[in-house]
Amino acid sequence: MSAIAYLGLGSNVGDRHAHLRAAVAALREHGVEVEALSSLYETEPVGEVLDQPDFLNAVVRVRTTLEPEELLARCKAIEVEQGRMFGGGRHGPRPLDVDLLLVGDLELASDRLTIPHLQVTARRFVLEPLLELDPALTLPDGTSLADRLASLEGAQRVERAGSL
Ligand code: PH2
Ligand code: MG
Ligand code: MG
Repeated sequence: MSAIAYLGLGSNVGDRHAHLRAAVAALREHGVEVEALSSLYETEPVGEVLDQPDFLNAVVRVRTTLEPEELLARCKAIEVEQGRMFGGGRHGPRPLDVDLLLVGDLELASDRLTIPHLQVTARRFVLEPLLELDPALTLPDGTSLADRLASLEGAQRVERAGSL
């Protein structure tokens, strides 16, 4: 059975646009069908490390038959292919970050993986591109992402910056 999943892409080191384009190509090479791409967004860092360069973020919608753990493994492999080094701190600068945001109506919490991603509703750099791809998108529990975005009230600078 195939599922629709949404992946968040981010880069704030090196040629950010090239890293995100390479991520899309690599997903396809790893057998993940990429159905739709959001615009690119220039975004200010949020989270634990604020003193780092701006990110370029995007979201892609994929169709996959892979189990979530296997999809995660392929996302991690693609990050490493784009030069990601691990051990540099959870929220620090990175050439490529590929996060599993949503996988169909799945709700899952394991040591390695939480779906939906815990930060989906708190991050404008994820909400804006998700809603660009599907303005009516909800979490499995019915939470409206458009409502969550409205509740951020303009916090977190996010600007459209071309296409992938
Ligand atoms: N990723 C983080 C932490 N902070 N901020 C922005 N703007 N974009 C990101 O992709 C991002 C972040 C950890 O993965
Ligand atoms: Mg991330
Ligand atoms: Mg990540």
